[in-house]
Amino acid sequence: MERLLLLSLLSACSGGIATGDGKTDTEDTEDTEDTEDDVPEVETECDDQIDEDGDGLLDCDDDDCDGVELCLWPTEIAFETLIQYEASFLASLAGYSDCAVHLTAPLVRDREDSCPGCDRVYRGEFNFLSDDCPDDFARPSDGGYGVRFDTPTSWEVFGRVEGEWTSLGIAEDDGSGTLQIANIVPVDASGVDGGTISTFFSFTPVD
Ligand SMILES: [Ca+2]
Ligand SMILES: [Ca+2]
Repeated sequence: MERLLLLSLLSACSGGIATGDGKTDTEDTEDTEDTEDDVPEVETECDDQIDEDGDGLLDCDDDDCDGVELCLWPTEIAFETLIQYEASFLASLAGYSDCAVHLTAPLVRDREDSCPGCDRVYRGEFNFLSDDCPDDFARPSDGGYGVRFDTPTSWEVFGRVEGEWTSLGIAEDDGSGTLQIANIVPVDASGVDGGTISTFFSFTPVD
């Protein structure tokens, strides 16, 4: 970390990290030619998919990136959600029944997408384990989630709601290594108690 900081300071002062002088061999009248000096001694960026120092270790795999915060963020997350509808007495009289949707997804980092206010976006295909809710029941339709890593045990999670990235809440780790969000909201059926919808999101860092 200190080496990275030092290199960054040197870079800022010199306007760039060890670069060539732009001259060809025949134009180069200096005593020493540019060779290995062009290669940084350490990994200078830990999230650009470039092996700057050429040691065969890329970004966070390189020891030079030890301690860099973004290297602590997962690249893969096991996602699971359970959505349960509990019909009120009046709703059941109107023909509505309790139902549940249970799905999982392996979420991997999506470098192409970005979410304002998020550190990373993850995406994956849903695997529906069970679903006995009616067709018009609102289910997650997009396996994309944005995360802002407030602390290792507290993430703010974002999902797309009507096309806009929207906070789904703060996922907290209860000590099990899985971060969870639980939302229980009443269903308002034109001023009548329609029951409740409980949503439980869970995110388990895998890699
Ligand atoms: Ca790099
Ligand atoms: Ca490297």
